[in-house]
Amino acid sequence: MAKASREKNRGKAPLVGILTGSPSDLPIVEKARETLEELGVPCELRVLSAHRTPDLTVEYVRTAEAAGVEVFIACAGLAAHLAGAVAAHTLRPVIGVPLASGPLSGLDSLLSTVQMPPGVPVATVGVDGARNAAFLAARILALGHPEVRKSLENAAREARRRYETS
Ligand code: RP5
Repeated sequence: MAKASREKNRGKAPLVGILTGSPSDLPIVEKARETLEELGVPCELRVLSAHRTPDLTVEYVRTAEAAGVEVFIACAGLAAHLAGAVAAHTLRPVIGVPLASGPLSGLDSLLSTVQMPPGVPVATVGVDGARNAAFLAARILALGHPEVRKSLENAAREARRRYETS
């Protein structure tokens, strides 16, 4: 299903920009991309860091927004400032995914991501919640994209069916 959706989305401008702070995050973060692909939502994934590549991060956010990205998902571990940095440079919704990549098992990144000052919100999902970040991004997009709403309805029906037949 993901492969078919990926083919269908080839060449389409991404609606969701996924950023993550390090290549070491990718095993978790790929789940956000997979979920969006399953829902038929065009997206792109970039490794960018609020601390190690701050200028490139800002440049990406500006370029992506101009190219039509409507929602950002920003994932990071440790002192996780990526989602906040993205939210500081766009008015588009930003979803933060705190990652359990350090000795504090994600409590550090959860607090760093969720505790934003008023006016610069980051909608923070649970630790390692990459799949839910994708579903939340899809729910936001569904407000203006009927085809995404349809995909979410289908996914909910499929989830219900799995429970009914188990
Ligand atoms: C964060 O630091 C990254 O998001 C990652 O979770 C963590 C460790 O990064 P690496 O040292 O593995 O590159 O910025």
